[in-house]
Amino acid sequence: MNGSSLTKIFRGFRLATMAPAGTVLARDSEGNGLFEQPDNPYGAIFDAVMSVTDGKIDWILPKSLAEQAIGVRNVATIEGRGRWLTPGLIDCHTHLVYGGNRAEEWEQRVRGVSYEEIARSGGGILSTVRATRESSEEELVQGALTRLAPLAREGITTIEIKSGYGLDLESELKMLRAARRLAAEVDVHVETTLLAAHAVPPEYSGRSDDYIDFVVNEIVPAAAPWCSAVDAFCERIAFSVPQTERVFDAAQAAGLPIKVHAEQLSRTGISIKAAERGALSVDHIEYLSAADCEVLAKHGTVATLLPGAYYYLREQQPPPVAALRALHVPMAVSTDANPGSSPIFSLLTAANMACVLFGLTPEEALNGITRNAARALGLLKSKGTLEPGKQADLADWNVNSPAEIVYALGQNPCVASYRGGRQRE
Ligand code: DI6
Ligand code: FE
Repeated sequence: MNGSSLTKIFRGFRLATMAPAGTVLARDSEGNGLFEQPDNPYGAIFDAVMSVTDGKIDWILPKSLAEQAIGVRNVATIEGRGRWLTPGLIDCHTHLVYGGNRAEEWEQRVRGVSYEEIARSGGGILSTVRATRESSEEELVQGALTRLAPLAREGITTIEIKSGYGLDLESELKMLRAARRLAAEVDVHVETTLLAAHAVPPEYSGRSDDYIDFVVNEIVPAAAPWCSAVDAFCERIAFSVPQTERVFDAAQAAGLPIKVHAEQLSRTGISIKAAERGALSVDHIEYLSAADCEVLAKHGTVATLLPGAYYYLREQQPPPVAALRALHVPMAVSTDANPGSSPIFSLLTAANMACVLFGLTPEEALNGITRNAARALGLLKSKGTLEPGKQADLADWNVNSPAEIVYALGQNPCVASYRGGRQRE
């Protein structure tokens, strides 16, 4: 350690590392494993000591083994007093940047008009496209900040934000730039995803193939420096499987990973094509078949569950959680925060819904908003669990058990959060 390094010690916490059993949490000076993650639910370590230097985790040890390691140095200490510390939460699928809102459309839906009817009559996504095109980049940033602030207070340290309400080159870029600006405003890590293939814009009405030509030839190459993945909405009210595959081709030619809104309202079969191409995740997947689950398992594709959209659209078919679980498909959980099908700006609420509506265990739900969410963004090497070498992105909870983090609605037990070991405002 050199003189300019800054070390902090977290002690007196109960850690939910979310790391798999057997993960090496500390090494001796020769590099031999000194302490491994025990096979505890949530990767629990009771009365742990964690050392963080220059924003990254150095080691995690039980107190009995740690005293020697820290006794000699005069370092800053954060006392947990028995509170639980988890990885910072990760919301891996959001549409947080948009203009306007769709409360009036929601009012219609409550009265019985369906999401698909509204979409087909030019409302739905297209009404948000109109409002987003009319908004300045600054207005988009300010609007998104009001939604990001409550997420950050829940301990979210990383968020994915999609474009997809611009649907022309300049407006898509405006959304991506606005999303990236949020990172400076709120002290959160932002991953941006291009979702130009979200809906057919009005100027291409009836010419969806021509729009896909434009996405593939113009938008993907121009947006590549502004995004870290490419998504598409493959559905009977959006784009077909062959059209979606053209978007995948363009993304992969630009060196970008892919993900997809898949099997939400019907089974299209896009999930298995995406998995075979190494997609990071397939999202929604209410209509995924048992055979599809096996393809996800084979390729290690993350299944991202979005119970907020299921709730708001009053869907009847839940995703095949039992099959996904049996096949060890990693399940992520996210808000899908958007103005239409999921105006939910609380990841704890989404995690609770994943338990109550989809039957995830609280441990699976917490995994879904930490480790598996990191994996859905291709960030598992640096985020999502507490282990040596990873960023010290942390959430500090005033709870007696990890289940309590997702147990109640309308309560926020997060008392502090850290990015790279530094406490956020
Ligand atoms: N599926 C969704 O859940 C969002 N987009 C999508 O393809 C909904 C977007 C919206 O209704 O505005
Ligand atoms: Fe979505």
